[in-house]
Amino acid sequence: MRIPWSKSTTVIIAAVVMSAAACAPSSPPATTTATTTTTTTTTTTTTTTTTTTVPPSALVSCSVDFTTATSATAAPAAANDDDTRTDDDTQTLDLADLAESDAQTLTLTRVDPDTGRPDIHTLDADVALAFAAALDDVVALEEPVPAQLLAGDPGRHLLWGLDAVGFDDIDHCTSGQGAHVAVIDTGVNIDHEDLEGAVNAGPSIIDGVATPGGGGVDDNSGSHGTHVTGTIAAIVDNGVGVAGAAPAAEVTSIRTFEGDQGQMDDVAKAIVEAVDVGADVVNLSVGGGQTTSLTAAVEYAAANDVVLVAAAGNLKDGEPVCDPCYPAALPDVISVASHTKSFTHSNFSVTTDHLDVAAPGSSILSTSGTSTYHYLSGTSMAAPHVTALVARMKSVNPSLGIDHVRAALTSTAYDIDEPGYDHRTGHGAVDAVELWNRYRTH
Ligand SMILES: [Ca+2]
Ligand SMILES: [Ca+2]
Repeated sequence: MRIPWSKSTTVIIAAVVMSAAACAPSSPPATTTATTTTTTTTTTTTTTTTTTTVPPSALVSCSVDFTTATSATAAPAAANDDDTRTDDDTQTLDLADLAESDAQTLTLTRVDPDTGRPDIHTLDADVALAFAAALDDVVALEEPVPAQLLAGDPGRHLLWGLDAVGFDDIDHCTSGQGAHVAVIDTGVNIDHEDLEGAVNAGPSIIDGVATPGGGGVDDNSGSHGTHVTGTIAAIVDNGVGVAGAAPAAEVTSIRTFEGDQGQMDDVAKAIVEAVDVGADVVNLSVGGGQTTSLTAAVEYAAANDVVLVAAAGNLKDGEPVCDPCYPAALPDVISVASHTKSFTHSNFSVTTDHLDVAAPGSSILSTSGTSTYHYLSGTSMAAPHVTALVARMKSVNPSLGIDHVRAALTSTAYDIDEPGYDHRTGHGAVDAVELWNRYRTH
């Protein structure tokens, strides 16, 4: 049912204030020129900024001679023990054990005694067993052993945000498995090569009209949602693109924006949807004015231990785009400021008194609404780093509520900017390693 309203509260994506430069992830530019279009309800401005990164160290010399290289240590002499095969060893294969195996195929290996060339055959199990019994030069008969691509992600080395938070250091603990993240944004390009199959297309709620599951896709109205989602969910070790910060978590996209404009009541509805679909944590890289419906939705989420993480807000032309920015300013929401690669306050991140923590938000590479990757800067980019961290916390402690999450995040944050709590970075930069160390149980 569509409910008419007497007053609309406009909300804007509290994110894109800096750069939007499409680029290949495997070749970071030494200098990046970025053109940005930032739209509000009444004005559109385009700015061009140039950011120069630190150049690589100069080579001392390019004249080398690798033929003079010697091993640092001598290789130990091979011991002729029972594990080392020699020409005199007797062929011993445990055919009886293999005959009991459930394997459909077996791999039979012989080695040419003159050339050393292996002769390897994968055969039906009964055929392989018959050959092994009949031949006296079979060196191995084995069950199949799985292999996998170790391709990695070409753009991983550009994801300074993952390193700054320390996500890799807790991978052995959890990468988000069992946790469910909802992303309320512009939708997502579910066909992107680095997100395909990793994101649920949830409902869409635009201008009060709800489109059920499947509506949460990006219809090319903007790539904001795809970028935010990629920071959380991009597929790891698939040989393309980037890597998400909580890649094992289930992620559902709920669309509430057409272009970069939306209504706060739609955001409120989307929060209710997120709770109802079973989300554990919700990313809100959005900001705008306050509504009663938003407060009700946030309270509903808190009552169900669904943790809301929101971008604190950006400056545009030196002025806050919203002040204070909701939902970040509400007490039951984790409010996230942005810091740079060098752990300084990002110059676009608002100064306000409702901050909890800061997270990487300057020049963040992630998935684009098209099939490529691009850099964006904003508190919108900082929030998903925290959302991913909360997803990992909820992965190991599913019943965590907002109060415990906030206490854990703020008590372990790395103090930056002014000493102690400050109004630009809150309690400091989120720190996954300290979080896990401080709250370990043994
Ligand atoms: Ca990838
Ligand atoms: Ca501080």
